[in-house]
This record gives sequence, structure tokens and C-alpha cells, in this order.
Amino acid sequence: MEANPSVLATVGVGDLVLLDPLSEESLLSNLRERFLHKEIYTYIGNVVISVNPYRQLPIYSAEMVEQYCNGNFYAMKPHIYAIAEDAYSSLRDRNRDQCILITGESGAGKTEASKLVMSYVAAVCSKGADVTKVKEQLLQSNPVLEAFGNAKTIRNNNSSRFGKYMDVEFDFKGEPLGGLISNCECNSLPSLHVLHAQGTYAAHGFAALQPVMCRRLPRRLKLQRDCRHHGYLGDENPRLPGMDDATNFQAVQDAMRIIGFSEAEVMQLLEVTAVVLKLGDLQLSGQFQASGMDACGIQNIQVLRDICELIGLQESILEQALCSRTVEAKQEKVVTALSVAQGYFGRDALAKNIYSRLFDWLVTRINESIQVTAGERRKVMGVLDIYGFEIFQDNSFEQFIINYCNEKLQQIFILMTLKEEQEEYFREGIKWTPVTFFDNSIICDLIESGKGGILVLLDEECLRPGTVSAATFLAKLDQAFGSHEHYESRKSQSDRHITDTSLPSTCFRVHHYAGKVTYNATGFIEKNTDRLYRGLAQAMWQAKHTLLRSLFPDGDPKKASLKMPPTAGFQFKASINTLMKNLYSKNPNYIRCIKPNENQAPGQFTDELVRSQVRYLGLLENVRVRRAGYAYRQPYQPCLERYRLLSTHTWPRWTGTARYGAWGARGPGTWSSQGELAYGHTKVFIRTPQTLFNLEERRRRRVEELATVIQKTYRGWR
Ligand code: AOV
Ligand code: MG
Repeated sequence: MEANPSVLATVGVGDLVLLDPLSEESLLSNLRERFLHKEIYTYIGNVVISVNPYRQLPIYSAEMVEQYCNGNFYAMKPHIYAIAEDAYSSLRDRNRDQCILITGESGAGKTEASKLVMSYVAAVCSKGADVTKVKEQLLQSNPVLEAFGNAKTIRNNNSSRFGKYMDVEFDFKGEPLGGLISNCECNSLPSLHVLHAQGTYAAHGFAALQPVMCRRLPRRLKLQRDCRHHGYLGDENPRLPGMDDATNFQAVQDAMRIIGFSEAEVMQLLEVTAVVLKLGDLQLSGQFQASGMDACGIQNIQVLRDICELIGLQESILEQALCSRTVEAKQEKVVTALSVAQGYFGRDALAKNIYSRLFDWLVTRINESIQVTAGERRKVMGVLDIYGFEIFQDNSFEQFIINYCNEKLQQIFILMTLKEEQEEYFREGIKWTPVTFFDNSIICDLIESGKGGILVLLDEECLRPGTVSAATFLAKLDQAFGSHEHYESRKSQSDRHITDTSLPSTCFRVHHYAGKVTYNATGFIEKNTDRLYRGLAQAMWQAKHTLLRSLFPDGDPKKASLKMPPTAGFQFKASINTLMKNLYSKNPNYIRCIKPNENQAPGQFTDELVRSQVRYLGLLENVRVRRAGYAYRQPYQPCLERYRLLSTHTWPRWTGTARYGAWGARGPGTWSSQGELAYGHTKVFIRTPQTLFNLEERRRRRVEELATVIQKTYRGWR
């Protein structure tokens, strides 16, 4: 196959569509060879694969931006800037809303990729003063959210513990007007970014801020100078290697100022953050009661005092809320003492709740500054950076939710790229051999189906009166999915006469598109309901601290409803489906990120690790579909308009149909090889990038020619 020199002339092939022979092995070795030569980007048609280099490469300079700006997607080396350019220019010139979907596992480089896309777009759009402010605010939202929403994990030193979707809005000239950020995570799932189960995450959210908060403002925030003395942090060093936290703290403060936070707001934000930290220091102990029960009491009153001073609350109110529970029955209030375990549970739930509500407040506050209010028709570019597929030793509800989200993203990828591609050929009446691919809707249904998917069964179990436990939940799953091909448990195995001791009896396994994941059912019920004792919400609402108080509107006794709040799973499903709808309405652009090794080290490429990612990103299938198809397509009318100057048949005048015109406009010698081109019902299809590139080159020369003619004529007139 004749190919585009720019994608061939680099190491290996720059576009996997041109790979020959095509196999998992050849695909992998092509990626490896390129990676080892510092070529981290490779295409599959217009999908960009990015392999994390774990070192700074000199490929993001202003000159590079210049090169890719207005360049031809196919004419230059594969680069993330090319996809950013493609998305931005079709938004600006063809008026199509775009979304950029960045997927990959933890540490693969998604967040970095999203920043590169944003900074590219910021660099190429207008440089006017009013636009500069908008751009600055949009870009600065990132460090602020990262400071509060990222954490150091075993897989990534700067791991996003929240999913972020940001719509950037542009006017008709393609200048940014503002944006809107959504936090793709439901309110009651705070454990995703804070206070994780031991071992899974080495530190917690706002990690980078804590040490410096402790050092700089110990008195004001009533913190220990050494942040490791705080209970929630333990001996872990939450600092990020290679990052100076004082500089980072300053950068976050500057970013907040640029976005428009007032000094008072910043201080309140820090105070609430300090309260979360201090809650972890509260020690509870059992106190003997006349009834014989051990009731919980607060051991270190000074910590309680500090917290209450920070938030302006009477100590007795918080103490009571932490140590007892009030149940109203038949207009009578019954106060029961909590056990120590219940007390700690309540304390941690409160810390998680404050933190997660604070994060939501942060998103809302940033949106207030960057949101566009004017009513003109806007064009939108959405950038989605979401946590990748997770398989740990011990997987719980958090992993289940994260993987469900990735399953949905895979579905959208399949639907939009593979299915659409095939369906389009069918619609256009173009003959080609269909490619079979794995459709993961069966797994999505298993999880989210309204008619008894895992999430629905979990909700039922959470709301069922009587004693519920991990075991009853598991039994319910077994009953419903015992014979489902993507579900496995001890029970379903024994029904199928399989003995597999690697699957513990408290666990169930889901065969995800990306691999089998064993989830521990223990904790699902608690995490799904994740309820905060009402007394604690009410106590927070009574605080004088305006920010903290505003986070707990549900603590207002007048507004207290007897209705159960929606479960975490339910909320997540709703927010995921809203997101999917939003994505479906836009033209998708894909960046598929790959992590080359587990050590966060430069220059290392672990075959097996990459192979598994190539598999679950479905890259081979993606290439096969692209190859069986056409790399480029365009409706007849714009095609005719663009190329009609190439042929005397259509230039200077054409009155026939667009389809016939487009056919004629190709001019002599354009389509050298057979099958380079196909005419569908409404579009023309071009098989290889090279053909398109030739066509563009001829057009460029023709435009120059015409310009010279016009100039001469003009001079002649003078
Ligand atoms: P993630 O977003 O995919 O993980 P990041 O974007 O945070 O991963 O990347 C992890 C680290 O890899 C970064 O902190 C950088 O050190 C390095 N890195 C990534 N991309 C590049 C690049 N293009 N050039 C140089 N270094 C890079 V997670 O949020 O954990 O799912 O949850
Ligand atoms: Mg990230």
C-alpha cells in the first residue's frame, strides 16, 4: 500500500492502519520500537495512542504548536496536538461540537494529555486581552482541583481521585467564552478521593497541601507542625517526589486568586480542610454506663475544642452528635448512646462527607467564575479525563463503580467508532466486509439494568427491612446471575462444577471487557448507603462557619425529610448516564493512553503490561475496522466546494448535482490506485490518508496559481 511518508518515515509506522502484517504482536512491537525512540504518539486513523514517557520530551514547545496549528492532520508526525487541532478546527470551521475522550488506566497519562489539549487550544485561539482572562481562568481551574482532588497512590504519584468533564464554550469565531466543569462522581462517594482503605492508597486527597498548611498556618488552623502527627495521615509521607510543596501551595493560591476566590474564601476553604484533618485525631473510648453497655465518649477534649473553635460551634453539640443518636418516634425523642465502633464510623463518615461536599462546592465555585451567561449560540468542546480501569488485589465498591464507568466509556467507544463505522457503510450503500467485535453492552446491563442489574439489587438490599449483610447481598446476586456468562461466585462455580479456590466465598467476580475483577461484597451495602447520622449533619448546620454551614443544608431540621436519600450507586448511575448523553451528542475524538511500566520510570517498556492494555483498549479491533474501511469521508457538497477548482469540469462554474460534481472534481490522475475511493449515497469515502493528502497539496498549489492570476489581472487594471 502506498502510504503517507510522514506516518511511515518515522520509527515503525506512525499509523497502525498501515501496519503489515497486522497482529497483536506486530502492533505491540511497533509501539515498543517507537516508544524506545521517544516516539510516544501513534495513530489509528484519527485516534491517538499515547504511551507515557515518564520524562519531559522537547515536543511541546511553542514552535511545535505553531507547526500543528493549521497543519494537515495526516501530514505531520503523530502528536496529541494534531488531534487537538483537528477537533478545534472542525469546531471552529465546521460548527461541530466536539468531545475529547481520554481513557487509559491509572498513571497512563490521561490528566497530562487533557492539560496538553487545553494548553494547545489556549495557545492557538485568539490572543485578545478579554480572551486571555477567560483562558487563564480555565487553565487555572486545574491546579486548584488537583490540589484537592488528587492523591498519591501506589500506581500514580498524582492520581486523580475524581472524574472530570469540562465543557469549554467558544463563540462563532472560535474564541473561548468560558466553561463548565462537572465532577463525574456522586456526592455520596467521597471515599473515591479521600480516606481510602488502607493499603490501596498510600495517601489521601489534598495531599500536597497538607504539609505546607501545617507548617505555614499551624496556629491559625490549629494543626500540628508536622503533618504526620495527624491521625488520618499516619506515618505516610504524602509529599510528591520532585515537587516543592511550598511552591505548589503558592501556585494553588495564585490559581484561586486568578479564578476569583476572595481571601476570605480561601481561608474558609483551608479551615474546613483542617477540620477534616482534625476529625481524624479525635479519640473515642468506651465509658461505663449504668445499663452495662460501653458508651462512647471523647477522650481528647482539646481536639474537640479546636474543631469547635474553628467552625464556631458549641462543644456539647458536636460531642453529643458524635457519641449518641437521637431517634424520633411518635413525637418522642429517644437518645441512645453509640458504641465506640459506631462513634468512629460516624466520625469518619463526617470527615468524608465534609471533604466530598467541600470538593463539590469547589467545583461549583469555579463554575461561578468561568460559566458563560450570555445567550448566543455557542460551540462546545468537552474534555473528559476520568479514572482508568482498576484491578487491585482487593477490590471494593469504589473499584466496582470506577470499572462500571470505564465499561460505559468502552461502550461509547464501541458504539461510536466501530458500530457507527460499519453502519455508515451500510447506510451509504458501500460494500465491505463486516468486522465482528465484542459488544460489551451485556456487561453494562449486568451492572446497571433497571430490571435487576447488580446496582438495582444492591439498592433493594440496602432498603430492605430486616437484617441485611454482604452474605444476603451475595445470595441475591447468585440467584439472579448464577448462570450469567460474565458473573462468577463460589456458588455459580459449584453449580457449574468448577473448583476455584482463588475466589473467596465473600466475593463475586465480573468478567469486564478489560479482564476479570474479583470484588469483595463486604462493605458494598455500607458504602452504597454511606449515610451520615442525621445528628451530625444537624450539628454542622448549627456551626457559625459560613462555608461549612452551607455544605449541610440537609442539617436544617425544618428541611429534614423522612425520605431516604438516594444511594451512591443510584446517583452515580444517573450522573454517568447524563454524561453519556452529553458525549453522544458530540463528535468524539479519542486519546487512548498506555502505561509502559509499573515503576513510573522512563525508557522502560514492559511487554506484558502493554499487551494487556492493548487488549482491553480494543486497539487491534480498532485497526481492523479502520483498515477494512476508509480513513476519510466527506459529504458531497463540502467536498465539491473544496475541490471543484481542481477540474475544468467543475471550475469556474458547476450547475449539476453535488454528487456528480464531486465525482468530476477529482480531476485527472488523483485516484491512481483502484479502490482508493468509494461513492456512497451522500458522501465520498477516501481509503488512505495519502490520497487525501495529495488532493490537499494539489488544491494548495491551485489556490496559489489562482491567486497569482488574480494579482496579475488586478495589476493590469491599475
Ligand atoms: P492518569 O491521569 O492517567 O492517572 P497522569 O496524567 O497523572 O496519569 O500521569 C502520570 C504521570 O506520568 C505524570 O505525573 C507525569 O509525571 C507522567 N506523564 C504523563 N504524561 C506525560 C507526558 N506526555 N510527558 C511527560 N510525562 C508524562 V489516574 O488520574 O491515576 O487514572 O487516576
Ligand atoms: Mg489523572
